[in-house]
Amino acid sequence: MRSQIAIIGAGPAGLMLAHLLQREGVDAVILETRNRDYIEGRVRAGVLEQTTVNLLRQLGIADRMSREGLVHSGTNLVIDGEIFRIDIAELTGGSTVMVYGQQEVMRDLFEDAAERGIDIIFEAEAVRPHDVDGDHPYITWREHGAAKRLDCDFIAGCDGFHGVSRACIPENAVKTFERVYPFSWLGILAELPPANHELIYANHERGFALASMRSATRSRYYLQCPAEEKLADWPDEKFWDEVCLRLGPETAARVVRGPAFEKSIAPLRSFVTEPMRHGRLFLAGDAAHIVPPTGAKGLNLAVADVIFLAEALAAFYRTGSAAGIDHYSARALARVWQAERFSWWFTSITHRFPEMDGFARKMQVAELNYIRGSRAAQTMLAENYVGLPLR
Ligand code: FAS
Ligand code: PHB
Repeated sequence: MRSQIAIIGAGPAGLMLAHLLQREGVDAVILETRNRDYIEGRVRAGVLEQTTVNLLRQLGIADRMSREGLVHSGTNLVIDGEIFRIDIAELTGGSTVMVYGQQEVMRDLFEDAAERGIDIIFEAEAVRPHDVDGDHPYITWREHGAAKRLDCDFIAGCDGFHGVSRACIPENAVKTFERVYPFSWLGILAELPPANHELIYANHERGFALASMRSATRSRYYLQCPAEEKLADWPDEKFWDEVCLRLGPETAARVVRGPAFEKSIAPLRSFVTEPMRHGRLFLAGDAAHIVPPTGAKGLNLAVADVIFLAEALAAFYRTGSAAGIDHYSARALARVWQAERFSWWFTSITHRFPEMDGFARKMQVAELNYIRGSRAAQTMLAENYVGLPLR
């Protein structure tokens, strides 16, 4: 079997890349360990930057998003129970974000992929990249027990943080940068109307809370909890009591309580590997970098990576020039570090760190009060939140 590009992983990065390459006439095959239902079942991201929305429109995969997605022109912060709004659209000359769940994005991408005949091999076992630093890379895997091989020109490692792509690069060929946060996010999904028509990020002395949504009838709430916490420690009633406490009385009065149909705990980490290329292997998305979800950048960063990678690969096949593929890592990392900085900063001013003393807490409160009163500070937050322009 042969294709120009072999893509490992059918998450947002892998699938968006396949769609972009197909539009450029570059053929690609995706190898994915899981099946479609599993991937569509993963809750994950909820906020799309304008860049991601524009790409889905450009690909012609935006009808359902345009119908069902929620356009937000603002967001809200709470400091010790007091809420204030950041008018994102006004501060950024009209940019907005779209609340449309990663599950919905994946469903739309898979449906369109099936219609366009994009080749996805699901439930591929023991996927292994080979000769990535040679001239003839290939991938082996097992499919229903049979050994398979795909020869290609380039490999796109879009297999997430725990994938095989980054792991196959020799340690001395990369540098990694990491911050593991001493807390996690406990998230729930509930078929209940959200407490507010926009998101609310709360800093409370007991810890962070986020009131988000998937639609006008489906809510998504998050609580900061200790990293070692267990789901069994959080029956619904305890969750609702705590989230209402942290969101403050004004919002708590509007919180509609009820059963959660999904509950999960996700660790928080900042992670970057440099470079994002090794020979004929290119890393994109969570395979190369992780951000804490506070800044809602994970999915959007994966999309930016594959916009850059597809452009570079298409130029290579169109003109023979390697300039784009040689510049891919530097171009992607420039954006990655901006998103890492914003996500780390937004996490550091909204979460309770175990080692925080009174002074550190006062610094957080002072910074949030500065943001509340400063157009310049709000503009910095807003322009990063909607997504910095692609460069
Ligand atoms: P993904 O991890 O989404 O996809 C990688 C794919 O590769 C998967 O389908 C996997 O099955 C496959 N794969 C793995 N190993 C393989 C192998 N050896 N062979 C073949 N295939 C393989 N972002 C937000 O903005 N907001 C959030 O609230 C949020 N919550 C998150 C919660 C969790 C638990 C996680 C992990 C991430 C969350 N994110 C969130 C970030 C998330 O949106 C990611 O950034 C996004 O899914 C990244 O997409 P990919 O890079 O495609 O990686
Ligand atoms: C979500 O709705 O899942 C969500 C929204 C904003 C974030 C993180 C998660 O910053």
